[in-house]
Amino acid sequence: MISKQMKKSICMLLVVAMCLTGCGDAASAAGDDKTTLNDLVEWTNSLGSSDQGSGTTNGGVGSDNSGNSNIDKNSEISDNGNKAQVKGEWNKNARPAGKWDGTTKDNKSVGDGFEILFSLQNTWEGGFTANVSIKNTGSKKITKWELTFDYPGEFSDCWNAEKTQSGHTYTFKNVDWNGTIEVGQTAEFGFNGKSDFEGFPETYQLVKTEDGSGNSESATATSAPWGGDSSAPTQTSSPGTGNDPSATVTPGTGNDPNVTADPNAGTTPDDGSGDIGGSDDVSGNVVSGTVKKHGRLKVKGRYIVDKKGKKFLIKGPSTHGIAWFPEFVNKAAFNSCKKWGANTVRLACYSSEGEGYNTDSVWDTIDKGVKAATELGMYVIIDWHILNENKPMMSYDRAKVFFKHFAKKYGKRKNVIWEICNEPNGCEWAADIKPYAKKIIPLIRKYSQNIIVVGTPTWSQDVDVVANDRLTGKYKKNVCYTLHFYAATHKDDLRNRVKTAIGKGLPILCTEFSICEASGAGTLDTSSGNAWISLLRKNGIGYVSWSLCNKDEAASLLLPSCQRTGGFKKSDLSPTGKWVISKWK
Ligand code: IDC
Repeated sequence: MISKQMKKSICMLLVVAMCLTGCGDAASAAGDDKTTLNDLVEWTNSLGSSDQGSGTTNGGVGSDNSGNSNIDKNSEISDNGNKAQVKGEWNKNARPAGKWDGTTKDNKSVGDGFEILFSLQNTWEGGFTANVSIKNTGSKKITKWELTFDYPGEFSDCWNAEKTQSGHTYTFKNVDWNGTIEVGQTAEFGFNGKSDFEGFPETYQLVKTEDGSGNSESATATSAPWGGDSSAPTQTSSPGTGNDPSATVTPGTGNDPNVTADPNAGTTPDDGSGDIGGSDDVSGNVVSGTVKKHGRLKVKGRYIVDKKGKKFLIKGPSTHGIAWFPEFVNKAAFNSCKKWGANTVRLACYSSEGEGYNTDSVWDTIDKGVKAATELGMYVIIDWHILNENKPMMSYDRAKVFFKHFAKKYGKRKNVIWEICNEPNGCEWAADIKPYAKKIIPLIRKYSQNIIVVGTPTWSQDVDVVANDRLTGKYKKNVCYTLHFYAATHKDDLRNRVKTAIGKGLPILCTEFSICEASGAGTLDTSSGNAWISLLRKNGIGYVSWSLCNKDEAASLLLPSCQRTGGFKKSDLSPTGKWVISKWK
């Protein structure tokens, strides 16, 4: 007897092997097992299309009961990776890419000794930018590589690799500076697509030369069309509908040995009408806390100041998309950050329906986050995380519902800050963002006089542009502007533009940054990071870092291996996390 999971694994291998070597070899690949090829074929047939993400699924949305139509790649491929490894000719008739669901950004495929992460950086009508990273998960250094996959459309420019093409089979070969991939490290390249994105490649072939061997070896990684990312439940089902296991994880508040037991925590009536318990304290139970000391923050000139008018420096983590990592939105997680010096938490709620917006569990996660921050005496930024809906007006209807709901509920809290559009991009300040701000600000102001942070063009980088044309009159009060930077990508050029905006007196809050590249991946640049933090601190500009989760990407503050959802130890922190908390001191 073999288990269903094993059958599934073997079957997957068979599909790979059949694609690459023909049925005869596939049969012998399964030869070690008691199950016959016929059994497996029969069993595969019985799986039905929704189980295996055959490429005909409707974007994986809702069709997959597990909420993860990309199959459990770790168990299916890597556990059996040795068998999946093949040598020889690339099969040019490999399966085509599946249809894209329109929202999934990352597709991870796991092969023997390597992983491929295909990340969409940006999509627009008629094109896209993608980044592909190859991670060496083997035991030897790779010294040369060549990655081949099929894609139905055309690519235009390519960077950090040499591209060749035969029909719709594309091969990317390392360039001088990224041929070597140390164990555990990644090499990356990118390209633009000439038409709408059509879907993630299903199969990759990596030909690699390993250290000390003149020979090149070839290995394959396969993923279902939706892939997503096994390390991050990138949305494959609508969040919080009950189909999404990631949205139902119970936050581990009880797990945190460091949280001082608070007998009343969680039982204090929280009607959202003001501070919990109606007293001047942050809650009836918590007797310390930054919010108690500093009260409601305000924008004064170009600074954020506390209730006494003293400059106040916001510091802390942002969550990842709360639809994807709700388990890190809890008091124990925030408390760890507080202990390391954070005074603020940002809750990132992606605006598009497929990525985060809904009124059910994602909103509950916001409630949970606000409550946790409040009880800890921390400030909390409620972030309307537009990204792919690049022009803020694209999500205006949803933004209205969102802000009306939360401003009504939390508008009187001393600790809540509103961020109305994370990262406008591909649009103009005067034509697109400013008019949006002029609509949303009065809506929030009906219920809340707290700080509102307004996004700036080019993924919240063009503070210098806004400095020349800021909001005025009734829109201006308690408003500041967003700056985002990723230190390995954004350096002196952006720092100089920030200095220009500072020189013009623009109030700025950095609600997102990391020390990696703008993709959230890539190398860490701590010296650029240091230059950024010293510029910000010198000028009294607060900073919030992306992101409090254990996704396997450079920006994550926690290591992928971190199993805790709160009460973190320093050893749970990623290199980025360690660096970031050192700046919260
Ligand atoms: C990234 C996440 C990544 C996710 C991607 C798309 O780190 O896991 O797959 O979004 O949702 C931003 C954005 C922020 C990005 C981050 C890193 O505000 O949403 O998160 N980034 O790319 N701006 C610049 C970088």
